[in-house]
Amino acid sequence: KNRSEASFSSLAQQRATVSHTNHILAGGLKSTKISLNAKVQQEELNQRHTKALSPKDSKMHQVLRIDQTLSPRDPKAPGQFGRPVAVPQGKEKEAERRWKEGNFNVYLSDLIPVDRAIEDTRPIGCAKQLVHNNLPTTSVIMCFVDEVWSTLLRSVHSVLNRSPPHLIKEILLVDDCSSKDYLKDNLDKYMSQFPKVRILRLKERHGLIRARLAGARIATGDVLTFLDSHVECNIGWLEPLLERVYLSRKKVACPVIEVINDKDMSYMTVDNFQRGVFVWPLNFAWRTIPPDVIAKNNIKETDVIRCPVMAGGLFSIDKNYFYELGTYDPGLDVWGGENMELSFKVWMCGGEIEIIPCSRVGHIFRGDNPYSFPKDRMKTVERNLVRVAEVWLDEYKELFYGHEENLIDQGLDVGNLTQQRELRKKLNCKSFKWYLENVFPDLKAPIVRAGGVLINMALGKCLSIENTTAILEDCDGSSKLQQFNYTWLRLIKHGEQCLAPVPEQGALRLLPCDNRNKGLKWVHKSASAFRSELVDHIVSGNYHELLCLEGIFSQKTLKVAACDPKKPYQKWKFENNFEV
Ligand code: UD2
Ligand code: MN
Repeated sequence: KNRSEASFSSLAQQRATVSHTNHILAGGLKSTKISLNAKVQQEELNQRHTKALSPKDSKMHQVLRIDQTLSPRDPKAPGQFGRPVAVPQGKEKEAERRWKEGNFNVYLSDLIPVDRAIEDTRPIGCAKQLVHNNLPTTSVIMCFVDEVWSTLLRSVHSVLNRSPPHLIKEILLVDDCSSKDYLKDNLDKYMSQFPKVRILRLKERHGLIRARLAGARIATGDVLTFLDSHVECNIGWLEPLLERVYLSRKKVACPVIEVINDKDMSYMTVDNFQRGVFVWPLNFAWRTIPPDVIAKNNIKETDVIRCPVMAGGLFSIDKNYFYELGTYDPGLDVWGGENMELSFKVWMCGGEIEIIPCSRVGHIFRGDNPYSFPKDRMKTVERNLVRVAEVWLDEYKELFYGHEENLIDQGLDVGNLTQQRELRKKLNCKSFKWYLENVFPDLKAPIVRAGGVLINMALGKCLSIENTTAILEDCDGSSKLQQFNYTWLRLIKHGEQCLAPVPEQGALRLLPCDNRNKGLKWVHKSASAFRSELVDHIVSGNYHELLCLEGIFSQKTLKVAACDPKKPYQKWKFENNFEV
């Protein structure tokens, strides 16, 4: 549950195990929702048709093959064609020592050509697809802090060598206050051979979110294309992205992110049919569309995939649309959460996020960020996510906090949210509920964890309310007095009131709910590994000694008492359990 383990940098591992995660969606995805895909495609055909009728852009052409894959400069060089490379004998120590410069095999990166060829990994059919002749131009924006020299160069070369020149307005390298001398002294000189490359130096560390915004501000292309600084763009990567934005300016187009292996620098393709999603508490994850859904809807490898959440690093967005959306929340710091923010904003405010299978870009996934965080890494990401949750999640933010345990009690300073909330109003954005139902229907997001009558397992009696005091009664599911909800924030709610122990009076009462009041919190411990039922002890969190809710046999009443796993009167079960 550690954020640093769970967050994005473990994406490399998630990638590696990606085919094992297929089952997670199985059965969960409603076919009616996925078939939206088919509907969307029909709409697109119509759009394409209408657009194609206008005389100025009636012509389309095949994606150009701009690349020297078939005859690279030095075909024998190590790593050529994206092949794996081994560290030469006797160089192991050096390679090991240099690993930490980038948290990948920096030694090998330096060994392979900065303009190596990689295999064309696009699905069959991509090369034959047509794009419009008059696609918008783009500014490619790459932010970096202390990026490895050869890796940064390779990223830039891959853009220059594999993009139609007339579509690249400029490549903006935003130096987020790097400390490495080679980036200060040599970069301008090296890049001066490429007139399209501009370098923007930030005087202080802004973090990738505000660094991207600094790049966007000076960009002159129609479309912004963001990339990380350790990527290799594959053949024909750009046109399909720009084509989507061209078809609708509210489409945000992402390439398939392939893997540049951090150990041997090989270029590895990934499974098709993957969507970006989130899992609680707002961690990014990849999920494969289940095979039966693919079969039933006849989804092809080249079909565009609607994507609830973007990975974050690589995407094209219409520049004006990006500004209409209010860009990123500039209050987000350094790294993390901005992909959630933009994803929710795009979907909820009328846009779409898509993965375009014919566009493929390799990325070095690393086990850990190689640069330092000005503040604690985990706190930074958490704070960013709290900002996102507070602005976009509506009532569902309880699920976020509920999975994050202590967050809400930390008295975290998340900064001012007024502007972001006003922006959401101004843009007339839909609710998070709408997003879940329409964009991510397979996510289980029950607002409460458990509810209905709360049964004492030993006595078979149910919790009820008399005046404001809790009592035990014969169970009656139709009685309003016996209805309770157990929420993600660990409250046992009866309507708008909350159950609280008052040990001084030896009783339990209803008090006004307050998310931050520890005295109102209950931990419902589950003994069974299945968690299909919430059975077992209910522990109150306010006292040094753990207190458990206990039914009293002879009387119609209950109390809190020292927890004892052997006491049957302390075992409780909610009628309904929604936990997933
Ligand atoms: C992923 C995204 C990344 C970003 C991040 C969440 C992909 C492939 N990558 O993490 O783009 O969305 O999730 O925030 O989807 N950088 C700066 N200043 C900083 C920190 C980073 O300029 O203070 C640069 C860094 O050099 C790199 C880019 O920002 O080029 C992204 O950082 P990363 O590669 O460490 O993030 P990654 O790929 O783990
Ligand atoms: Mn990255």
